[in-house]
Amino acid sequence: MKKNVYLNHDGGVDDLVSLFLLLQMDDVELTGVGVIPADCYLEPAAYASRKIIDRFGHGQSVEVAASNSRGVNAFPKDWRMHAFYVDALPLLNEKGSIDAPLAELPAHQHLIETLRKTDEPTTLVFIGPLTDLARALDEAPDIEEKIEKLIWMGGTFLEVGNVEEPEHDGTAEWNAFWDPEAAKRVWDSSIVIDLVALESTNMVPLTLDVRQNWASQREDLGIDFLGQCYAMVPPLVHNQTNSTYFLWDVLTTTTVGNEELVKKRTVKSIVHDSGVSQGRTELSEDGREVNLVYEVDRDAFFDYVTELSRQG
Ligand code: AGV
Ligand code: CA
Repeated sequence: MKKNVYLNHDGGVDDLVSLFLLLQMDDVELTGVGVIPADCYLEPAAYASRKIIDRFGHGQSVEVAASNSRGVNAFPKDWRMHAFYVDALPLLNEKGSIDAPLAELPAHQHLIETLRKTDEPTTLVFIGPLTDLARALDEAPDIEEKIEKLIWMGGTFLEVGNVEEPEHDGTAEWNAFWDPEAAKRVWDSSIVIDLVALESTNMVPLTLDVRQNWASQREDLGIDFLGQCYAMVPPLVHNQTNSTYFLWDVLTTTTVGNEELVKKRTVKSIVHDSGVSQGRTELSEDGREVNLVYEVDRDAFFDYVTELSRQG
């Protein structure tokens, strides 16, 4: 039987590639997609999502819902622009029209409706902030029992996160920082959480050998799509900076199709929802349990992504 998966993403390059990859997994039934304007602008991210479903969805019909959620701490504009570049790729615009439907409901209500009408439980894949899930839980607490588990790209227990902003101490990861209260709300639920935190995503930076590997196989349409997308963001060459790109969300998404790639251990944690450490996830015996993904087999991961993308 196929696994029901609902994706909520925020339109970055690795978010849109994640959608593409989920559409290639034979054992996944993608029941819906929510798009939240956190690390993106909403319009191009929603358009790009629908175009990816049309072009690479193998005939699957998947609704895309736009979020009306707002964050607490805004993402840098440069990063949010990436969705415009993906949306404009000729590869996605050959047809000149869009078939994948845009849902009438806002994303958090679309999530509620989709969970309720799906018979078996659903795995949630969140690769942006948790705002839509937090709002859905507030409006419809009954959905908890329809959730198999949540796989979230977010958080870190390292001393240094990836937020470099005024009035913050640098301990947080961005998806948690955009809406710390939402993370807290989800922590307060009893949903099983797999946390793909910076511990593991730091092991999969975009490097030049990865790009070259995809470039030399661009004859394949799916692998060309990977190459085109990852041409838009800065790789790790000499030195890591705040802009260096990692395959954060793609790692998160591949754990849906292949659990063997990563190692997990259970930890207890709290979330800081205000102050200079807002968005920080911290180990604490008083906290709730999460399954921390702390390690990945880097080579096996990149091989898996490449093979999954091959259109065959
Ligand atoms: O913190 C990682 C999250 C992931 O969901 N996002 C990017 C991924 O989609 C925010 C982010 C952190 N650093 C970034 C980010 C960077 N250098 N460029 C773009 N986005
Ligand atoms: Ca993201």
